[in-house]
Amino acid sequence: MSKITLYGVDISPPVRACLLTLKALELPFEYKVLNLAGGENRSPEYLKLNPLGTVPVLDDKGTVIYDSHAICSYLCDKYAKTDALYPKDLVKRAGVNQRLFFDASVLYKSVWNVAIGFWRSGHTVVEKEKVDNIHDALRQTELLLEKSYIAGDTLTIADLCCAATVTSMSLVFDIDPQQYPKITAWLARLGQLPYFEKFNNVGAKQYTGLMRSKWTKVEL
Ligand SMILES: N[C@@H](CCC(=O)N[C@@H](CS)C(=O)NCC(=O)O)C(=O)O
Repeated sequence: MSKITLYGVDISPPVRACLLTLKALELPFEYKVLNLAGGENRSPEYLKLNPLGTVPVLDDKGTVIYDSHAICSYLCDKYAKTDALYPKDLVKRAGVNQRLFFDASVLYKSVWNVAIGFWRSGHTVVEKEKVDNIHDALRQTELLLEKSYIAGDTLTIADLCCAATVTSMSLVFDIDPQQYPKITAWLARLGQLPYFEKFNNVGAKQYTGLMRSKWTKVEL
């Protein structure tokens, strides 16, 4: 048995951030796919691992961590051969952390506002405010993309976390390359990573397709 176990589903943006980090670090792991529709994330066994009942969860030989950002930073601190993906330099790390918190509090929040209806009742109502919220988050991402990557000149876990979310944002509308040129170029750059298509884009397409089939738009 592999010593690292990740619990999740491919469609979930934060699960994909962890899959990308595991692949970037070239770590072997066991992937336990949960049936969320069947309530496996609400089973007493799973709630013992994560009382919030969310995916992803990482179990590293009995050390259990939930929240993708906490998982990705833990994996780098524990297993990375270099500090490229999560710099040890305080100032550089603060820049990466800022983007990780930006993902958790701004990007993913805007997606979650739409997706929560699906996870709770199988159906979502998409009001103008929620759409505006996603555009606001995308506009802020454009501002952060001053260089080739979201936290500077090199790839970090901030790219993997933010990109897993941004590629899931077309759950309501397609991202217009004219409106968001830096995001478009950044995603194309990340698309060159050998693991990005399989471990992110495939699941992101399933996620956006599923969500689009489950919502009703109002006042757009
Ligand atoms: N902040 C968490 C968010 C986790 C999360 O919201 N996961 C969703 C899937 S994308 C989930 O588990 N939803 C099922 C539920 O809430 O019942 C992270 O980054 O890991």
